[in-house]
Amino acid sequence: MSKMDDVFDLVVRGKAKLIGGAVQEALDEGNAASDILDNMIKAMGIVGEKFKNNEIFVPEMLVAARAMKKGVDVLKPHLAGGSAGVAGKMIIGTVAGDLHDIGKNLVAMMIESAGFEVIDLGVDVPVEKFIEAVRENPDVKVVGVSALLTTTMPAMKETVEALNKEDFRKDIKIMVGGAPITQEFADEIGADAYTADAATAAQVAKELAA
Ligand code: B1M
Repeated sequence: MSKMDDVFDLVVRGKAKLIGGAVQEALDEGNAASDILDNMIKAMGIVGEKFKNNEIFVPEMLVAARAMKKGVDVLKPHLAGGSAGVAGKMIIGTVAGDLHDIGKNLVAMMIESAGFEVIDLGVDVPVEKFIEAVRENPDVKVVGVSALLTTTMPAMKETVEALNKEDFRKDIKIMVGGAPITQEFADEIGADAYTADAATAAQVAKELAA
């Protein structure tokens, strides 16, 4: 089994204690950090499929998520690298009712490496907390809103619509993303940008802040 297959398998099986070593070995073998990350994202896709087909349940999804996080920790120094703050300040969070943070964390990491100072509000973030965070950081340029569940898309709509009503709206750009989100939905709720993955999110954040 190649080291990449190992990494894939350890994410699917949620082996948090072993994944760090396997990721390091995959790096040592000469695999690019971005390819190892893509490999782990694909593994999470398999975890999602298994969950959908009732082959695994929430606890198994949770251990897979833990393993993925441990793997990302090892990759982080190889992916990140910008000087924090030179591109501006960004606020990011996962909407109210939604506990998924792996994708949001990857977006935050890539945006940080694109030179932003990132204020991460975490998961299950109520509308008011997004608004408060922008008020407390008047120099913020981009607000990123993530949602992973179809059932929390209304919370994203509520969040973006509330931000749109604020006086500070003209000074910020709003970017949305997450598996169930589409460009059409982003347009419908009045966001400035939708991006499908973390690398594109970092590129677009730079354009929005320019
Ligand atoms: Co959940 N879950 N989950 N889950 N989970 C999904 C999302 C699901 C698709 C699985 C499935 O059924 N196939 C399904 C949603 C179905 C739907 O909405 N139609 C689902 C469900 C149903 C649930 C629960 C309701 C299960 C239950 O309790 N019965 C529950 C809800 C809890 C809640 O949030 N209130 C639940 C719970 C969990 C865990 C807590 C166990 C765990 C999350 C742990 C954590 O995040 N700390 C979990 C996991 C791990 C998953 C899957 C397997 C993996 C998610 C993930 O991390 N993907 C997921 C299945 C799947 O995605 N295929 C699933 C990898 C990650 C890198 O991708 O997050 O998409 P993603 O992020 C990408 C892009 O979307 C984008 O960039 C990222 C990187 O490229 N992106 C942005 C994300 N945010 C962005 C923001 C941007 C721009 C781009 O700008 C701001």
